[in-house]
Amino acid sequence: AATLKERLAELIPKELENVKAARAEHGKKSFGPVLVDQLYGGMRGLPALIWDGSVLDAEEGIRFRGKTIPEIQEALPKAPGGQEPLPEGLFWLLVTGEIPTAEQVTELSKDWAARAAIPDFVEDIIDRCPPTLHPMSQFSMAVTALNHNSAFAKAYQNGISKKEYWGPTFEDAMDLIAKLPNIAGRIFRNVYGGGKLPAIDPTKDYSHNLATLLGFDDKPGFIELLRLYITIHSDHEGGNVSAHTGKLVGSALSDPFLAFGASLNGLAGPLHGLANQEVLIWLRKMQSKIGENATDEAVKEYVWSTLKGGQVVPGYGHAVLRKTDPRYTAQREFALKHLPDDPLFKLVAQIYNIVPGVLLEAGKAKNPWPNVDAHSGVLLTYYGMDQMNFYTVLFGVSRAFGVASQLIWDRALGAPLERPKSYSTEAIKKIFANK
Ligand code: NMX
Ligand code: MLT
Repeated sequence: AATLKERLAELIPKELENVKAARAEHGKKSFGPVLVDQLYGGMRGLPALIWDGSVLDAEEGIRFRGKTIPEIQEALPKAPGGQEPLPEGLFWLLVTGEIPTAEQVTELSKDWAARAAIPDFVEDIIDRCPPTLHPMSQFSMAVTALNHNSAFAKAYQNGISKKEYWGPTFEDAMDLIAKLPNIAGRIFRNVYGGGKLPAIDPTKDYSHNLATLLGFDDKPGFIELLRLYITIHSDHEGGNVSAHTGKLVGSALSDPFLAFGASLNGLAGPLHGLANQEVLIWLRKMQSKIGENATDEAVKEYVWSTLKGGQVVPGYGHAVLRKTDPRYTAQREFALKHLPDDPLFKLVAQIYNIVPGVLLEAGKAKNPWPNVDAHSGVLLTYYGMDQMNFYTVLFGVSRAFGVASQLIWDRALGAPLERPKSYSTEAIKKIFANK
């Protein structure tokens, strides 16, 4: 059977033709009116990027290469005895658009295990961080430092031809993903304790190894949760802050380590990936203020007090989605299967019945429904991971799958330097004075 890289090499020439034809036929057509508001409004809704790996529909949510979350849960290979998809399979799907065989997924697990070691100096960088430095800052520093051994950066210095860019980018992308469990595990143990980092087991899948390095492999439910978690957090089309940052930085031909380091810095913002930490902090504050088993009325009042304090309700709202995030639903189903009676899960379910009504009544948020971050922390807490400010690191491990696959394709298709045009307000006033 073909390896991932061999299959990719077959796909790239066809896709180059496909893009060429689409541009020849449609390239000169105007693409909707761009409103001045969109220049000021965070480019919301602006058609501006191409990425085939996943597409987000406002009502239905994410599809990975055309497949919904329930469809990939069904179609992707599982671990022996497992029920959740292996993220290795999702990566194969993102890269090729094809569902891999169980054998191809096993080979990918082995390949990543073989690439997992991190250089001594990167270990030193992590070990020297004060435990008070946020895990996401440590994560981004370590990933950036991996650029020391970048195959792409080296090949570029040696004068590689443009047509060959994707090959060393692929190697860097594979190394990047493979090394994340060692980085995440080391940060976790340095910050929260837990002793010496165990070795990667080349016979185990990626999520199992990550659970081992974090010190949670005695809980089979946690390993299954990681498989689901990494699969569903991997990609959310091309425009979200972390995916877009990776693409933008990669467009300068910064290697995948530099590009993904930048993605992580975006993911670390509270309106993006840090929201999973913020949700748990908010829930705990709520419990300390109104007690556990609070009434709907008391919860409602607490939600209002958050809004009146000029803060957002973390885990709710979305820049694109206008319905409940199917990633929230997938995690809710996991909870119903594995922890139906957990008190914190019950609180999350209670909040789901209250927050949308309050946000609608407040009348500002365009989407009152929960996003992915409203549910993940509760599942991690159930298995004993209550170190909330580590949660976004797990989001980051997963987001590498999407950003890495996008970087491979950007280099394969010769994506140009990103450089949109900015205007001054003075210019806007002049241009539109008589229109
Ligand atoms: N709580 C309170 N106010 C909100 C919320 C919320 N959950 N969501 C939106 N709004 C406000 C928003 O702050 C804005 O107010 P203002 O006009 O004063 O600036 C107004 O409603 C309109 O915002 P939208 O157009 O609905 O949302 P936008 O596309 O600008 O932002 C988010 C999207 C996700 C940043 C926003 O909904 C939010 O801040 N949510 C809470 C944080 C969160 O959960 N982020 C995680 C998103 C998923 N992820 O992992 O990245
Ligand atoms: C994501 O997964 O990136 C978030 O839901 C944010 C987004 O899509 O804008």
